[in-house]
Amino acid sequence: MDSAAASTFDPLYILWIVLGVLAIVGIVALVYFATHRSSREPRSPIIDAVPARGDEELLPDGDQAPQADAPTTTLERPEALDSRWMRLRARLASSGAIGNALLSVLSRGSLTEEDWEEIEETLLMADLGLGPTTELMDTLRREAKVLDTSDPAAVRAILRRELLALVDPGMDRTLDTTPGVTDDGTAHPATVLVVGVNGTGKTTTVGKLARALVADDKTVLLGAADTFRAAAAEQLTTWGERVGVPVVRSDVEGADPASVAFEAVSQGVAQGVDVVLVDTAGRLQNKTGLMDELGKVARVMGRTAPVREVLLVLDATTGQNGMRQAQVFADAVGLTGIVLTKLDGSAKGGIVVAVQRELGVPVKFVGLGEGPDDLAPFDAEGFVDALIA
Ligand SMILES: Nc1nc2c(ncn2[C@@H]2O[C@H](COP(=O)(O)OP(=O)(O)OP(=O)(O)O)[C@@H](O)[C@H]2O)c(=O)[nH]1
Ligand SMILES: [Mg+2]
Repeated sequence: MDSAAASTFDPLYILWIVLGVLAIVGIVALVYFATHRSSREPRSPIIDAVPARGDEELLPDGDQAPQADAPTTTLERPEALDSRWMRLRARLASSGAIGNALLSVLSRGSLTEEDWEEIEETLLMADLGLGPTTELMDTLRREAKVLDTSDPAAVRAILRRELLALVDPGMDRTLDTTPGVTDDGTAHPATVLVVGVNGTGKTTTVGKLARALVADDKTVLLGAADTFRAAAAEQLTTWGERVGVPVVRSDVEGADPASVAFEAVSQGVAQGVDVVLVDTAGRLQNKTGLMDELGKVARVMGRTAPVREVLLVLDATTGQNGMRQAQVFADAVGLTGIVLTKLDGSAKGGIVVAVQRELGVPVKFVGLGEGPDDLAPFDAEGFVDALIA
């Protein structure tokens, strides 16, 4: 009996009781908060928005967006567009074997049939395409008859002029970011849809474009309409967070991409941003269902505001294969511009000419590396100069 009483008042025994009570209170509190919180979770949209700093109105009352509490990092300041081409053109020049190869053959003086074959091969290898190659060959043959081809400067001038004509400096390469007004009189942003086959660089390009627009003092919102993989929305969110650009995304894998795109445009209107950029999942051009889905995305976006730009992202290293893809995308959604990625280290610069000819739409941007600001507005003269540097 004594020993039982002693153990009841043992300080260790009391400590155990106190700890036990605390643990029970803790568990009850946790269960309460968890239940309470889930009842406040937004029901409707499958959409999560990662707000830009100071954009808390996007969030349901009292809720915190998962990604919103983390960023204490300072925002990056993207590089201005006008200095990019100068910085990046060297990467093109390193692949500018085309111009140099042509110049060295042309400067041989009186050219033999074998020399002409070499020229033709160089042009075809650079993915210039059959039509433009034949045209250029004809012009060069004509010029060679009247020109002193042993004068390198004269040869260079002719080559520059003819390549430039093929690249077509007259095409309008500006990204249309004109805002508009919806039927009910509300201002709406310019919207841009980005499409292409798997792995061409769509998400990277959307991220880079967002930075380019931010550098141009535009406000931007991103839509993660690649709902196939959660990682795709994550990837886009990371791009957005670095420059304080909000991302509309679904928290449901496999959600309807059109509804995410629609929500992105709606949020863009609500927040009064200048430009909404929508990323889509990569798809093969022979998957009819997926191509139809893309058409739906464009149509649904267009209900709120006309889609200003549909950009096809083409991987320059895939050459003529890319051309076949391009045509199917053009038929499905109607393209307004091409973004040619991975031109750094590719000797396939001729694809610029081929794709523009085939589709009748201009190359508007070129990707020249994996760095966040390694995307430059396409400059026809700078491009040709780099090729024959
Ligand atoms: N060298 C180089 N790499 C690039 C360029 N653009 C994109 N990439 C790389 O290409 C890879 C694929 O890029 P993503 O943006 O994920 O391609 P995606 O088209 O979104 O891919 P899916 O969504 O899977 O279809 C990444 O490793 C990018 O860093 C470029 O201009 N140059
Ligand atoms: Mg992607």
